[in-house]
Amino acid sequence: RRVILSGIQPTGIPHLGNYLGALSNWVKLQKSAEPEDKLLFSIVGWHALTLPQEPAALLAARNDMLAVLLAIGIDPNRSILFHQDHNPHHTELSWILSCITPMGKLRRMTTWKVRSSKCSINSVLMFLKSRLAVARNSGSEDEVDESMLNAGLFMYPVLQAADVLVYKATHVPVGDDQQQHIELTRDLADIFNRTFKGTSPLFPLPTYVNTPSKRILSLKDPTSKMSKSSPDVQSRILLTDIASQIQSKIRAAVTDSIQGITYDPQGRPGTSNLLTILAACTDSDVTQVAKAYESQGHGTLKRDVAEAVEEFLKGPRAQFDRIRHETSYLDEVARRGATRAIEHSEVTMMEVKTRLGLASPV
Ligand code: AQP
Repeated sequence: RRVILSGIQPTGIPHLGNYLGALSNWVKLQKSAEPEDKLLFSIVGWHALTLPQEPAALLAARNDMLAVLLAIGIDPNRSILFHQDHNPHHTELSWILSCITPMGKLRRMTTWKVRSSKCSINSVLMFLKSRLAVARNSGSEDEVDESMLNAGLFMYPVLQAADVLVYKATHVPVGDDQQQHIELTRDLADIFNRTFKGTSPLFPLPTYVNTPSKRILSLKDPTSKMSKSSPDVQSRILLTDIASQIQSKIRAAVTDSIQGITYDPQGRPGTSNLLTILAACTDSDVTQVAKAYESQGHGTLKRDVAEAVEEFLKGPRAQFDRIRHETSYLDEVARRGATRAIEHSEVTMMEVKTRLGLASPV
């Protein structure tokens, strides 16, 4: 029996990267799962707090994300759909795991490096500037840079490991930017199993499940991934974008001045990104799509990409517009999801505490 778990942060309406790189795979897995497979999909509010959030916006984003997941086809009767922050077992296990996590492993996480620089830009730029001036004088920029970032950002992958392990998940479908976190989760499960031996290992080592379309890149800077937090709204297509917005964003996408169309992610990242998007939205193979456009120009490619994206998004967009206002239905889904999630994690936490020597009656 598989236990499939994944999560998304309530940090805004998902973009095409989230959808193609992760969410569409959740729906496919839900369709192809065996009846005995368990599926859990979580909106990870605690992870969102690792970057500054405006409380009212966060509240709205949590609600919108739930509506999005229902709109794209997550079925709350088949899957356990819940808010991470409704289940305190995640943070409880996260603390326990942090006590067996080597700091060096966390420092090596690429997301830490990327997010920490993003965090500096977004939230502490002014502060950073003044501190960097001090640092430059003292000659230790790196040290001061890190000392100003919040510890939650550093601990992000440990909380993610807890999300997975608290349900003893065996399969984790996430975008390829998250693969390293799943490797860390396996390491932590293994460290726990070896340190706190029982009759059998407590945690299964989860497998990372990749999507065929992998990483979608920014439309404005195709050397970096499409991202919710990029300040340039033209760099991403949101699930709620209407046809004219999709067209103008694709038309303005950065490509190159080479004649003809070829799929060459290293040499032609912008053009290749458009081919990846087109292939993913039409469920085709990217090399075949590239072949079909070999002798075409960027104008034709962009027109067709925009059409394919609109066709791909219009169904979920219409569903979202309907569901997001059904407040009592959304509350009911969240409540039921939380109850079902806690039922599962409770069992794991009892086992964890017993192994740790923390299970005495209160
Ligand atoms: N560009 C992408 N291509 C493919 N997959 C992606 N994912 C994110 N960006 C891309 C995958 O989407 C899932 C949910 O991600 P998240 O909410 O944890 O956000 P994130 O990974 O931090 O990326 P975002 O949504 O763009 O936010 P920021 O602004 O923080 O970069 C994950 O499975 C992720 O792999």
